[in-house]
Amino acid sequence: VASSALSVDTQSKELKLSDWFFPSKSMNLTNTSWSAPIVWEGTFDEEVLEKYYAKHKITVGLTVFAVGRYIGHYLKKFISSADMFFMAGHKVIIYVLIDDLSRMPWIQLSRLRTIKVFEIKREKRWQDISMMRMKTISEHVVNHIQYEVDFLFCMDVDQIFIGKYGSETLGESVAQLHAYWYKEDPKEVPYERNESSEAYIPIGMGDFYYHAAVFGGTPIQVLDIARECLKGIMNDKKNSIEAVWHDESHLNKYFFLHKPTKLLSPEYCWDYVLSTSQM
Ligand code: 2GW
Ligand code: MN
Repeated sequence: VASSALSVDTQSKELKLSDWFFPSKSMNLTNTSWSAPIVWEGTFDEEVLEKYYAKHKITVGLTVFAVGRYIGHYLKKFISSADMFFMAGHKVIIYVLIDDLSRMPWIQLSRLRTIKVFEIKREKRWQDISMMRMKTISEHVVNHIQYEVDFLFCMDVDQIFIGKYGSETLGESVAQLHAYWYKEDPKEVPYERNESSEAYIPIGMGDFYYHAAVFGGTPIQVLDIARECLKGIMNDKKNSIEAVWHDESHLNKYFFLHKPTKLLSPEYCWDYVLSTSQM
């Protein structure tokens, strides 16, 4: 870190070097008001976790959707990077939901990794491609995923893993802090503000703005998230309303009403463009 603005005086009470490397410490964003941990590098003991999971074997699921041009643009890199970094050392099942099976890329996976590929029908509008993931996730959790995994993550395909993503992220109900909004006053974040929408959150209410690119938990909890979001989406459709950020607005409403038991810091989902422009 070659920053002249930061005088590296480890004696100073104002700003210590560790505050710079671990923003969680200076920001005091390691626990929510309802006592859910916010996971940052340095807030967990990897050794303890590894010892625990050596005795308690788990399988972790990961759903990812690829429709149309997103297959060619993102799918292979997403899966290859997940193979390397997602739950290394644990059993993983990657569920790929794709609108054209013949375009599924061939990817050699490491041990402990399985891929299950399913064909889904293509929605005409991109907003529906995104929102209707909640319907497909619900159906697959009910039909098989609940019997196959202990924890489940659901992620956007337009991202890649660039570092360890391990058991420290597991929990009953897991939400991702949005890299752009995590320092912002909840008054300023882009929750749905139309009272007629099911996703409505009044100004001044709400805890954090969560990123729908990542959510997870136990399969039964993920089922509840997906079902409730879908219910909100379908009710809005009936009333000819669409929330400003689609499924993300409904997910934020869900986590406002049902607090997540674990939050992931933006370290787990940086927006590349964003994080480089802020450096
Ligand atoms: C096509 C045109 C415009 C937007 C999306 C798409 C599209 C999305 C597509 O052609 N094919 C496809 O497979 N998707 C899937 O929907 C894919 O899994 C993708 O990751 C997901 C969400 O779309 P994405 O990643 O382009 O939306 P973002 O990155 O702007 O994401 C946030 O907002 C979305 C709602 O507007 C979702 O809530 C998303 O989870 C959020 O991260
Ligand atoms: Mn995305």
